[in-house]
Amino acid sequence: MTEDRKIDLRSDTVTRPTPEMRRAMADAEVGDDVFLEDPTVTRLEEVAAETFQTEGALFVPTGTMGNQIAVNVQTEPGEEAIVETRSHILNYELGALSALSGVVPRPVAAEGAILDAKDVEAAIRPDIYYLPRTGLICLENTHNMAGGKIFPSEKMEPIFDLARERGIPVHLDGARIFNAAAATGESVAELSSRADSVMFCLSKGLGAPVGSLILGDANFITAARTVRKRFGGGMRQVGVLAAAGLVALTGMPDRLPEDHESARAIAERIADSSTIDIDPTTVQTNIVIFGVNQNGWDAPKLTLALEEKGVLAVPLDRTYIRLVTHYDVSRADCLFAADLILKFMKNKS
Ligand code: TLP
Repeated sequence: MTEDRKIDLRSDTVTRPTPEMRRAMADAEVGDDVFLEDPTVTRLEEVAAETFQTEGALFVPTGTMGNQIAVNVQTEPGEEAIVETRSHILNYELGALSALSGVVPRPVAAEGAILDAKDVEAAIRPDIYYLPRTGLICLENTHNMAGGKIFPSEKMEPIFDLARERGIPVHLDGARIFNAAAATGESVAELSSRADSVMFCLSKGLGAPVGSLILGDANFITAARTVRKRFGGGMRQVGVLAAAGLVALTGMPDRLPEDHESARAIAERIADSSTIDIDPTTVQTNIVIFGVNQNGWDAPKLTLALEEKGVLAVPLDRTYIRLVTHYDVSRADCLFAADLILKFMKNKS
């Protein structure tokens, strides 16, 4: 590490575009995408739809907008959306379900943050005219705040069965679904085939500077295009961004296992300390969440100490810190960060 370079483990969103992305951006053929005339956006949407084997895809500026368009299209104001207690859609999208769509979140707690069909079933409202309707079920794979945990297909299947039986659509927040695919060996199409709508991010582990896609059938995409415009997400010569997205989508998924190995390496190294709360076997993808409420340390204090030494992390609360690996940090950077954490935690703060 050079003096001025930080090892930035705050998120996989911090990656900068690769040289190949920058070249593709400079060379991108563009048009006005609101008039459906940007060939690079169209190509990105086609490749995304092919990859997920859906009828269509729509390029959106952010994962948050993608999730919220999916909510808006598939619900009516006054309905409830079942969400897991620690999900991104509930905790980090500024109440957008309610603010933008008039939808009331119905949080369901789950062991290890992976929803169980029985608990989802218990949260579905009976069909009685004076009760709100359950309009949507939202799932997240990988689960960010559960430390990048994979939602196993065998746990998801009974939820899809239940949702179909009750006629409730399912939205999959697959911001990091490529990480789940890389870790399980299943394809993103297999992991999402039964969802009514899917969102995934180009701007996280895949390394694009901007952008997400939402996927679904042709009717969903038509409605989503209208809602995207209403939410202010109709973009013009945005092929310059889609070009980077195409490089991300076609070139980056294969390298994600490296990030998973780095995350596991950090977890295994810091697990050596009795003052750090982590079980490395729970680290399945590129996120490491560990607890440090001992020896006079807490999460904000340790984060500050690390920052002074050039390592950036995110404190989630007083106890837990999140680290996310990505292509802009090497294995050596990750082990340097792990050793630094160990060094601090050995001594009293
Ligand atoms: N996650 C960000 C922060 O907002 C927490 C991060 O650094 O991890 N779904 C999931 C599961 C996400 O993790 C995120 C972003 C989003 C949706 C929203 O994507 P953006 O940031 O593009 O709006």
